[in-house]
Amino acid sequence: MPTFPARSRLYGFSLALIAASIAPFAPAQTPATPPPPVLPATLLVDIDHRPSASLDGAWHYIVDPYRNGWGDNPDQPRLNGFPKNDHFDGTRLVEYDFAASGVLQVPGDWNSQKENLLFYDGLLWYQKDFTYEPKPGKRTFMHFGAANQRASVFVNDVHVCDHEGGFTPFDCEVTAALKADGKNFVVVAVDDARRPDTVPAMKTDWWNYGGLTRQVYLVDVPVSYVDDYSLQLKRGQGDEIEGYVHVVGAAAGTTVSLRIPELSLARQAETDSEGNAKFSLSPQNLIRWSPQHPKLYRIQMSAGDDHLEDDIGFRTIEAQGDKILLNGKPIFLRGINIHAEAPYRGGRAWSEQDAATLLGWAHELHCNFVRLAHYPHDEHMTREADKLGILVWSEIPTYWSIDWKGAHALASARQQLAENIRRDHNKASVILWSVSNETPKSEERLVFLKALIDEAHQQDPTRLVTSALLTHLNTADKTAILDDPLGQYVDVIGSNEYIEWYGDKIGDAPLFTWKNPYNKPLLMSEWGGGARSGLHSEATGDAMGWFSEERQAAIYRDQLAMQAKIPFLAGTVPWVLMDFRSPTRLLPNIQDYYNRKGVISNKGIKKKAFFVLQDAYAKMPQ
Ligand code: GCB
Repeated sequence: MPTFPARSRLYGFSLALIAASIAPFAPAQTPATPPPPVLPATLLVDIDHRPSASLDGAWHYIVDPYRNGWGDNPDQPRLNGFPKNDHFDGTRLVEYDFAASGVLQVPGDWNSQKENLLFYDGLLWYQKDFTYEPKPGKRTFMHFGAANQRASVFVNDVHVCDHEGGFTPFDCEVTAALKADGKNFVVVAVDDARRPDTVPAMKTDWWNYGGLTRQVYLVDVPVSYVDDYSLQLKRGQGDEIEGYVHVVGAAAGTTVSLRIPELSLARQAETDSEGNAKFSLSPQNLIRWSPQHPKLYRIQMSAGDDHLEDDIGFRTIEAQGDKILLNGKPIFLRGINIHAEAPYRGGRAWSEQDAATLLGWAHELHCNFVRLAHYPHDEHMTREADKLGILVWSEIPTYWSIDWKGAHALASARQQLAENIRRDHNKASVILWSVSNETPKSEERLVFLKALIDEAHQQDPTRLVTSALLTHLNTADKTAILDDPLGQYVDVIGSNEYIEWYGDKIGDAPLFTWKNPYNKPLLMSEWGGGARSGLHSEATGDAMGWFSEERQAAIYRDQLAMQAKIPFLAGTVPWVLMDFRSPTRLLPNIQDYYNRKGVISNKGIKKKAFFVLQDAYAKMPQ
């Protein structure tokens, strides 16, 4: 019986390329017991609620494809590297000068800001002067929302931190590096060169937007401060909130106060030897967070001189057999996939306005769920989702082919997962942590991903863990079988399938029968087809023109008809909300380096499929 492995055309080439390029490195075996997660020294949760000084705006930059600024040419050691921020005044030989170089806006990727950097993957140096005086009795951190993909930060020529992972935040302590007179400069080396051992690796179906892509600011905290807390509603009967507040630099027995004024709750607890103060609260008349009523409560925390507030929603999420239960009741997830592509202007999305536009469109579609593909999006997205009542699938970029045997890739994936969980584990909207997308089956990959799943469960036992898997599609007898062995470890199975686009004909989808050997909920995590906005076809059936809006709309109708017959389907997530830039989509006049599977064009124009989906979702139980 002829079968085709769904989507093999996508990574047939890249697999060979990556296999060839990683072979000489002989990657290390995955250790049986992985080392503890490598969270950077500090990662402040809820940092956007702390008073801060913005470093956004114009930064000078130098493009450095030959890595000159490191000054590490072994043949000609160059002590005067770019972190020194030297200047050329004609009296000495200095071969760079930030002050005389151009500027880039931060936040912002470099590719969409400068035409000549559109295709640049490599090292670029940023520099900014700033005025900031060290505050007595305080520690100062420089917060980066994200830097794609690796960053090294220097303040006044002091190396303050390094970070790898292009989509998660990091905080560098700069207390000792700040100048007493308040006149400082920061230099950041950002490198987005693709490497076989990074996560993601060599090939992605999205633009590798490089740079300081999210907000940068300075935050002061007392010497002893809250860096993390988690408050979650316990699964089961009754309303019981459980959690902890973690205080850095606190002696055991330090008092931590927690207040939720609207629930008339005020408690105190003492830190243990690890700095954790544990809480268990039984509120009366709690209003649970849900898409219908996204209720957020103001939480106030104090520990010594540190005071922090947040807005948190309380809800439970569980999997029971093939159902997903929100607050104990089955829910069908009416979803849409979203890339962090900025609506209208293009480039990497980062602002509150970008989040409001993207999630506003999801709302207009009657979605109660979004998959934030394929990497952690800006925190504005999860904050906005909390406010709008949209449930979220949050993912790390373990995408397509990864160096499964390499210790570096595993450490990086674990760190990105830990950072993502740390940042968003108090967001009621986030219900699913995804550890990967469409990774080709192999024994090494199973070991790698199982380690991530275990870690996600261990770090956040209150949420569900998932992955977008490939499905075995049998064209001859029209069966779709969820046969990926990773299915045994996840709580919710995601299936990416492109019936009627990467295989089969228009009209075929409703003929498919789905088989699920796992008694677990299934989300159709990707499906769809491409359309160039404004391209139309008058033909019918399979004769409809490719990339016409009509063909895309027909795929949507057929897929929805097929999915309506899958009893174990717990939700659906078509690919994708808006067209997005991709270096793998090369067809002139149609794609022009854009993946055209959006139901909305990158200019914000809705295609026919948008209305097919909107209509279908409107008819589903809300
Ligand atoms: C997929 C990938 C997604 C691609 C999409 C496509 O399965 O997960 O990143 O963009 O297919 O358009 O082919």
